[in-house]
Amino acid sequence: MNQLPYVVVILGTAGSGKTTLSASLLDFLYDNQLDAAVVNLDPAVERLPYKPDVDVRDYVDARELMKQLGLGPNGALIAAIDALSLKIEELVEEIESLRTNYIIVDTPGQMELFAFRETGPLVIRSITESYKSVSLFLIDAIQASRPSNYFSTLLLAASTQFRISLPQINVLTKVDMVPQKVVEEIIGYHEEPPLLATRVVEDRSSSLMWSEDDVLVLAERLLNMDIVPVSSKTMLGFDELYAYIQRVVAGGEDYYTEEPSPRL
Ligand SMILES: Nc1nc2c(ncn2[C@@H]2O[C@H](COP(=O)(O)OP(=O)(O)OP(=O)(O)O)[C@@H](O)[C@H]2O)c(=O)[nH]1
Ligand SMILES: [Mg+2]
Repeated sequence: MNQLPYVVVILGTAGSGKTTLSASLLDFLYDNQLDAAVVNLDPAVERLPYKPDVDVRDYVDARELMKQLGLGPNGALIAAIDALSLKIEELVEEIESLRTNYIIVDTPGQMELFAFRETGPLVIRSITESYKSVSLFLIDAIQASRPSNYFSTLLLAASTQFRISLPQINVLTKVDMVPQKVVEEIIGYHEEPPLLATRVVEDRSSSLMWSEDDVLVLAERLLNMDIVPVSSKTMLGFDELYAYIQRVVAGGEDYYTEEPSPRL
């Protein structure tokens, strides 16, 4: 195999399903005769449902820092990610030694401590700069079922894209946990932004400072990006997600067509 791997960075708020989706995407690619490796960038995670090919815990250990420096979990995560900035070269070297079709990068739970501080984007840039890369921003369908939550998470998705500077696909996760009607409603907002704007304003707890017109201006822009519904438990939507990823990294071409026998 002489083609460089594609990199898929998994981002999203705490508990949005990043680690579970990383494991399911790995399984999906394997089931489709594609090789993939996973990089765990969460220095605080205890258990993973996949075996990481590269593990940030081999470089920095948030739990150890918690003990050594007497820090709380967030302080330890910040210290661990900052300490990683001194070891980026080694980490990137290990990632570059992977010979595979796809590299999946699972990121830390407390996204704001990662994406909105200096080191997180620097680590992502260092990992992705030699490869065609895409980021997935995960949005929990249970959270998104409330219109004002969906709107504010779309704002966060946009703001994350500004920080990470990669082409981004928004992904609605855990769709097996909400009624089909809720998923259809969320997808429907993308066809009809004024509906979301009306519902956000109706939700009084969130709309005190915003007029419907203000919300609509932003909603129209934010809903311009598609959302891909998936379940990492039932694998629903993974074919479509894969097609989206391919469109970004390979311009619609596919390993299936690029290489007759992509397994290493
Ligand atoms: N039913 C269902 N549960 C899911 C799905 N994806 C994730 N979960 C559950 O949601 C919880 C959080 O999932 P994780 O994959 O740990 O989420 P995360 O974003 O990695 O979480 P942190 O790294 O701790 O922020 C777990 O209990 C998962 O089993 C899904 O598609 N369907
Ligand atoms: Mg996780």
